[in-house]
Amino acid sequence: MKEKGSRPQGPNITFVSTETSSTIDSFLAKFLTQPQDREYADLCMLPELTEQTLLDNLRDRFNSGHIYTYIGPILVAVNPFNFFPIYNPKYARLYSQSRRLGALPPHIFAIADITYHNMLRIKESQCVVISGESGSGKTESTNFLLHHLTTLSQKGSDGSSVEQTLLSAGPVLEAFGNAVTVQNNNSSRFGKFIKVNYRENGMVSGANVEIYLLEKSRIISQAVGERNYHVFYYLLEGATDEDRKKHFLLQPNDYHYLNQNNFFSCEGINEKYEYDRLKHSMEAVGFSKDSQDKIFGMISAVLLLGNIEFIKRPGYHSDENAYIGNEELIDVIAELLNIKAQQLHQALTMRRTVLRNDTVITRYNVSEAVFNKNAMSKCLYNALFHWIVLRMNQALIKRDTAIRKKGYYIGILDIFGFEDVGAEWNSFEQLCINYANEHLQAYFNQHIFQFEQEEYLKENITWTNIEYTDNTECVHLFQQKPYGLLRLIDEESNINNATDQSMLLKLNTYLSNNEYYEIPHKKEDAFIIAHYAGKVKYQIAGFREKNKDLMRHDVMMVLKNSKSAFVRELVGDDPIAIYRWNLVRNTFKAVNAFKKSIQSRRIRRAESVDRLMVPNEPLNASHKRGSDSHLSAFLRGEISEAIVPDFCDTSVFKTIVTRAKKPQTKQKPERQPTLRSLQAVKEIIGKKPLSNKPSSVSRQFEYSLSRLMKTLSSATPYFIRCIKSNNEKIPNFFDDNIILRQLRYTGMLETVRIRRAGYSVRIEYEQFINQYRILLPNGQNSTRKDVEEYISKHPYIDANNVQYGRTKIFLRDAEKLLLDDHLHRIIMQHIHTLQHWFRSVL
Ligand code: AD9
Ligand code: MG
Repeated sequence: MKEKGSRPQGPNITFVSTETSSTIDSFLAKFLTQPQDREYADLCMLPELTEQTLLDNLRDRFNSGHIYTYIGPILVAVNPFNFFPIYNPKYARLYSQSRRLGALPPHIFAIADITYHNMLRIKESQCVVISGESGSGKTESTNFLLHHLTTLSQKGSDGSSVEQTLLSAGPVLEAFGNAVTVQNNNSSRFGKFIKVNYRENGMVSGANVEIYLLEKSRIISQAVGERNYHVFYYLLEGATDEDRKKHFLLQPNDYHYLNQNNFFSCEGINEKYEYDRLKHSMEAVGFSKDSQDKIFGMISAVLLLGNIEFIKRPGYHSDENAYIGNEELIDVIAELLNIKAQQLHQALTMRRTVLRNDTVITRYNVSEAVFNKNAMSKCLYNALFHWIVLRMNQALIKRDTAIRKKGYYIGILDIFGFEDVGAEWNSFEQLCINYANEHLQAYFNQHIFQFEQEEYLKENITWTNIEYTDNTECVHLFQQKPYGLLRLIDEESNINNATDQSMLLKLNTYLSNNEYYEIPHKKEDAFIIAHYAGKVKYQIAGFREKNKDLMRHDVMMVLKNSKSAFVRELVGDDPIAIYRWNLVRNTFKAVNAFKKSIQSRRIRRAESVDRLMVPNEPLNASHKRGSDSHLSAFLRGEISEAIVPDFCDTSVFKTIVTRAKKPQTKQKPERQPTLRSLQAVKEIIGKKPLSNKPSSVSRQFEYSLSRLMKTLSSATPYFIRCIKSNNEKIPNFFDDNIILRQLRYTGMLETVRIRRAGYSVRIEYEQFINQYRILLPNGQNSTRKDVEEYISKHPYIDANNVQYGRTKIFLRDAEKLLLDDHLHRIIMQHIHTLQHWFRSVL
């Protein structure tokens, strides 16, 4: 039996290995028995609905081991900090029969099951949006969902590579992107959207992981009680002697980036074991031994960079210039990065500025040098993380060779949860994280409350409006034009002689009238935002630098001159997210221009654009090549659109792809593009080359969030609301206050209210008549009046649970079940009559 409260371990997610069969069976039996009278598996069934009854019901269920509860189709998951044996193959089998949600006790597997079968049945993409504060169980839920989704699609198939790769991707991402924080021992410090693509037959055709904003500041320092990214500790504890030598590894205590808090090992995490698990997973995702060496070498270089000390010249007290105190380290780092030691030395201590035609070299002062070094470490680690994701995505599209093959996807969103790490500590990272959560809450509200009630209004049915806390104004505070919070932060980051204080002043000037923005009573360099989940105070110090996120050009050039192709790739155009925004923007412009030229029929074939985009003469801006070659490689079919998901949903791009894939027509000779159209495309690519000044973190984040929201709105959403049972991570402890707070800010009571009062089934009359024609008096020729008559005469249907809208009939779940049951019985009667008749004539 495994330890209580410990995480199930295994190279992938193996949930059963440590449980004995009899434990599983007795648990399963208990799980399937009807709960006591006071427990309701669906909160909509509560006889009396108040905050207290809701809390009581969740507590009763939690105490009897039922951590999942429904609110109609929404799953509430209360994190017990203790793994129950409810994720083993017996449960997987139970929840893979495409049953109606609610036919079995609530379970996360049921959500995987319903999304999968819905996708196949209604032929629409689905998405699961998981929300909850930090430590509430989103990432675990994601892992369970993925695990079950892969089980479902493997039924009847060989269960080969993509599924395995996908499951192994989790541990790799978590090792490099998760860390121990005060709230959570495995806190995601980045957001992810996993898209599992399916063929029409339900087999997985590939997958794609999109990531959002890795927290970079953690590389160089951590808050008290927190650690750096897991991988550092895994490597240092797990590496063999040979690897230690090869990568010049020291002990965790020897590194400045790790020893500031003296927090090296965390209870419940076995670093050695996790290191082996990581290596296994990396192998399964396709990282060869050689790639792994490169990755770990880079990790070592980042750690050693942190140890470089800058000192003033001994004996020269008035001289502020920075000199390196431990020169011997430079050689080691240079060897790891395959760059020239002397160049690294220079880039770390001196600034090159080009003034008119002269290059001026000046020495940094000590704090500038430290800042520059830290920027380098952060950038290298971030680039490494993005490179790993890029590689993973390449492995995940192996089977997805046919670009235009029809299919759907199931997307799972797992972002960093809402955070308030303390009034003195919240910074730019928390602002971004909480903004993303604010967006998600608005998305939930929109689907559960706004769209629902708008539909009732539109259909003109009797409805009493249900109030909910609308947070769109808070989202608006961030986005509004011209002076939203993000825009103001950006503007001030781009002014050369601005400071964090001038940024705060600007925010106060423009936003102090906004009801979601507050200036602290006591004078301090901070501002307060009234988020849906509570007020959070943000300290302005460091905002500008964090948002600009620049690495000095000099340092970048040294890395670009590395003899190692790996290092060059890391700091090159493609894998680094900071260039992505520019890449997409320019490519879109080019594509639009191309569309115009197609419309003007000057260019007939997509191959022409390929030529246009890769002109013979070398381009002078090196970044430009990235976007051009990406697009043309895509047009040539060398890379899949999954790598360039930015393109997927533009109709323009689809047009181009269709044209590109059309066989050449023999009859007409290819028309040469006219000079004007050629010039137009060239101009657009050439006019705004990818600048040397990448766009800011907040702009990239804003852009990727808006794209995410667009993707989400094109799929049918399911929601999982994760709730943290207590703040101390104690197994099986239901802390009323902590839970009540979460129930309140997530609008749980109102959610139950609307699901109870609302009509979960709505069918257009025409479709209803078609579906239930056997039951209706005039069969297929029935009218809306016939439908109403049939329903009103039905002996069991409660008229209060049905409403007739303008174009649709609205029903509750129970009424739909009665109808389906009736339909089923009538069909069976017909079959029996036929069978009887056959028997009598034969
Ligand atoms: V954060 O926003 O990334 O900081 P998450 O992702 O919401 O956070 P996570 O899934 O990492 O939280 O869960 C936190 C911890 O709770 C896990 O490490 C487990 O120890 C524990 N947990 C979460 N879900 C379950 C569960 N279904 N059963 C048992 C769980 N323990
Ligand atoms: Mg997480």
